[in-house]
Amino acid sequence: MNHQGVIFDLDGVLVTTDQYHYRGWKRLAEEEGIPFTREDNHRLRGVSRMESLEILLEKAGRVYSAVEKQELAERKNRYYVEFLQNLTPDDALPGARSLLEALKRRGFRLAVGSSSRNAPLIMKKVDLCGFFDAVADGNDITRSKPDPEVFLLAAERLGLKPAECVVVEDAEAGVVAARAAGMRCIGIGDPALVGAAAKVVGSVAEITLDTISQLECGNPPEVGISAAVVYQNEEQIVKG
Ligand code: B16
Ligand code: MG
Repeated sequence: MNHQGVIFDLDGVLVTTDQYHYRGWKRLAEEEGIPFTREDNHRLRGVSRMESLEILLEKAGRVYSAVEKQELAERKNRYYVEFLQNLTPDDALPGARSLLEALKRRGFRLAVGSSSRNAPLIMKKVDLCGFFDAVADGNDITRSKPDPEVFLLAAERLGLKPAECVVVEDAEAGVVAARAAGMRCIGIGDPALVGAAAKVVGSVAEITLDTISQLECGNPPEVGISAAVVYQNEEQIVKG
């Protein structure tokens, strides 16, 4: 089946906002006296704000009430949104804009599939809105990655079947979500995190039209596979 659509994760794939997430969480963690490292931050990639907070609180010295958690999440988001005000079109990652242009010229339909509730603000600040035929983000979904909901919704909004779409992701949770959606995935970054993708590249700048057409030659994507099964298979691959 020919791929007709490409669904891009936003944070860490098209824009540099992942460092702002880290700085927002780090500031919150310091204020609360909770240890938090860059390695801890990898686990937050692609997962929702509240799930990220739960991961951060694993190292907290006490239990937080639901009301306190709400306040913590809002505080981190205030810090993060403050950083976002500094975004400009130069914050698109190298190669992102030229890839989007090339795909559009070739007739691909393009979507964003992001867990972030701040996706509309980010896309506006970085001037990316004009490239996309559809957006599905954290405001539209009830289950965030690794659940496939955001990618299935993006495909539906593009008017395409899941198997007609390729996903570009930088997070383990996102690769699992794409596979659970029955979509082929290009993983960006550390193979230890995104190795379950059909193809792994170092950055979005390495993706060409050929990268996408070569995916056609691989195994067809699994249909209806659950995120839990993808994780299980992945663990088996890692253990060898
Ligand atoms: P927000 P993506 C995700 O965006 C981030 O990777 C993840 O770190 C963040 O927790 C999540 O958005 C929610 O973001 O707090 O702005 O709603 O990678 O799916 O584009
Ligand atoms: Mg991401």
